[in-house]
Amino acid sequence: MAILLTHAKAATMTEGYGLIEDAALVLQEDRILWVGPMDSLPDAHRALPAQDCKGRLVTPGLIDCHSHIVFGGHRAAEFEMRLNGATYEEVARAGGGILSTVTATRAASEADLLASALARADLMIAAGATTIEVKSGYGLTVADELKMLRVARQIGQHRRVAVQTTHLAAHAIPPEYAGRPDAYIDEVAIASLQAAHADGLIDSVDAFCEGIAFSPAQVARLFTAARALGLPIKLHAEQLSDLKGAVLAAGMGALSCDHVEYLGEDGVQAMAAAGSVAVILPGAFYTLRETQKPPIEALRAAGVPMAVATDFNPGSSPVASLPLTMNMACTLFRMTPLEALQGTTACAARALGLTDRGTIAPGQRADLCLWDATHPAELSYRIGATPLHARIFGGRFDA
Ligand code: DI6
Ligand code: FE
Repeated sequence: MAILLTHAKAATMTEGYGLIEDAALVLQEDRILWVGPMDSLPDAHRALPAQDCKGRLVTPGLIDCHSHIVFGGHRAAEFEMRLNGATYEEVARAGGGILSTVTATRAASEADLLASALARADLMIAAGATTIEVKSGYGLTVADELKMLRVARQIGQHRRVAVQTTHLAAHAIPPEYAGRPDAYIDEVAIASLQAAHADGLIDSVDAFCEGIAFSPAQVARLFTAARALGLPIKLHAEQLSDLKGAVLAAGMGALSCDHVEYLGEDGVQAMAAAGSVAVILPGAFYTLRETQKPPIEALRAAGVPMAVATDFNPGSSPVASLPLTMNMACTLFRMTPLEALQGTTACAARALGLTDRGTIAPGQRADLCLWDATHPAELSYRIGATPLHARIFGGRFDA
């Protein structure tokens, strides 16, 4: 099973855009076998069944390396209350906020959670995603965290998308552990980590390091347990304040530090030294009407790879589209369109510890997007458009 794509404008993302103006690609099974200029296509491949891309842009399939798409309910009513003048306390008294999502997620059956997560995954796929990371973190009991991770795994069995699961039990302190975060770390976060790992449900371990969530010392205890199981770590770091979470996480070899609006120069240097990726999440910045921007220039100057992801979640970032998120990264943070596309391809793969995707090169997974676009900057330039013409997952076009 091999197919030939002809006359593509390929952004291989191997170095910069890695543009090949008139490219051919040979896909065999679920891998890329050959890519290069049309006029150097080896004779052996010329007779393969061919699809003419007619000059369309071809990129690696987009990778959303940070999402929370498994959850019960939604928070539209809370959004409306706030815009009608309700205070945060009034919203909380009316059952709003992250704990309302925890209540709804605990109450939901696995089947219901899967159905709503699949609908969200469909939106991501329709905007060009071929790999998505999905976190737990709205269960906050051992059983409910396992339930969320099982649902996350099942998304990849029901849809043509690769799923990487992340354990995020250390996301919030549930009411039954109010004032006892250390007990929560031991009895729920570490216990669910070990149980979920035994069931093969975890690809990496995340935590929310923040004044309203967990301290660096608590995160370090969780990460030590994760590392003992051989699991990679990543961190929601410096979203609302600078607790030096990135210094801690990078020091423990984190794949990524995410959000990083309040990241200091020490954090930047620690990430550069460790090779940790900065995952930039403009959807949450936009929704929360944050004013502190992540230190893009310092990250760029230090050579820290930057990924861009949706952070799709019901509270702070109800956005499914990576192209829209790329636009926000450019307009809100002054990332370049090249950085935005690297952020959803090569750098996103790196944030997940994956070396078999994110570029177009022989041996890489044959996950590709064909766009009704002629230059890769168009993907970031348009606002809310999805110029996706076709998606190829595992060497096959979507039906
Ligand atoms: N940071 C966020 O922006 C989300 N989680 C996190 O750690 C918010 C999640 C929510 O409000 O439901
Ligand atoms: Fe998040």
